[in-house]
Amino acid sequence: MALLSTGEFARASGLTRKALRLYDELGLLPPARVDPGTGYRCYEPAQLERARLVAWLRQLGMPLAAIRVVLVLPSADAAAKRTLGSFLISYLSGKDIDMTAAANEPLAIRYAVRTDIGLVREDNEDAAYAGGRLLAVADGMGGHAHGEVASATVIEALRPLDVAVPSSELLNDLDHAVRRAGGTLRDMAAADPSRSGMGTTLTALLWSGSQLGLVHIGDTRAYLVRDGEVFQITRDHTLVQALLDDGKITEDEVASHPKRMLLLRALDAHHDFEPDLELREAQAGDRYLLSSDGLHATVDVDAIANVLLTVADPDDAAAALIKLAIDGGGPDNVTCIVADVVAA
Ligand SMILES: [Mn+2]
Repeated sequence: MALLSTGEFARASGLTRKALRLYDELGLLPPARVDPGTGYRCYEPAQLERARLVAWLRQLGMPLAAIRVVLVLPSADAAAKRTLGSFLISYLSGKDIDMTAAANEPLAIRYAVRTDIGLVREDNEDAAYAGGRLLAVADGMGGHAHGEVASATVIEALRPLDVAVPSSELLNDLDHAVRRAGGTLRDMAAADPSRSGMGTTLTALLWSGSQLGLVHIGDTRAYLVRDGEVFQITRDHTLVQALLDDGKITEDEVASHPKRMLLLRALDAHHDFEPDLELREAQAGDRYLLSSDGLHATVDVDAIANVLLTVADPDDAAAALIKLAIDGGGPDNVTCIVADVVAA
């Protein structure tokens, strides 16, 4: 059968030429032939199946490094299968929702919130809100006093949502609140140029029955504990996460990366960044953790998981997590909300 040019293959697979070049570099999808004279790449029609699978997994948000493990390594080992399995479970449990039956299941949350300035910083630029239907953590930036204003602004914009919101409106309401906060930050910066560098992250959950809206921008995080396993359900909008996703660095290189603090997305006065929005389904027995980077930048994920899995009371768990960050040197402000989902 005739080989396909890169353009033909890109159209047929739904992948861009740029993506095809990257996947070649990563060994995910090498072209069938590269013309030694012109450097033009050609693909076999039979490669379309794999290309479409890669495109599909990317649409689900699966990191390239994980796709590589699944597709490329010979006879994917148990750990690789587990990675794929837990990814698909968390994806499907988030998206494949019975909108009618599930929304009526009466659930409530038992929650606790703790924040600490840490041992190094002079201000606490984190802000948090925890109520019966709304949990939110924001980590402000922008220098003295300004980070505090930015994180408080986005929390204030969300606070009115802590009422009964129909499940069909969860994501709309979260999206609008975040846009309102962005508008407020822009107005503040226009009125006072010294505030133009301020910004904030945000990770928030809003409940309606057993439906859960998640909004996320930046490097604050949400974790889910379900059936004895801990899943991170947000992806950091950081340079190092993007490099990890593209297979350019390893997990071990994150902690020492010179630009590990660099955010690719945050809520600020200058950018119109889209937050991640996701509708999920909560179950009685679930536990959620929302936390600022003062936790995960200082405490390793196994220690965080150990507290979440072993400390039953939400307030004790939040206090234990804060203590781990302080014991780790407390280099940053740290905020934790621990919430247990119970049958109402
Ligand atoms: Mn921080």
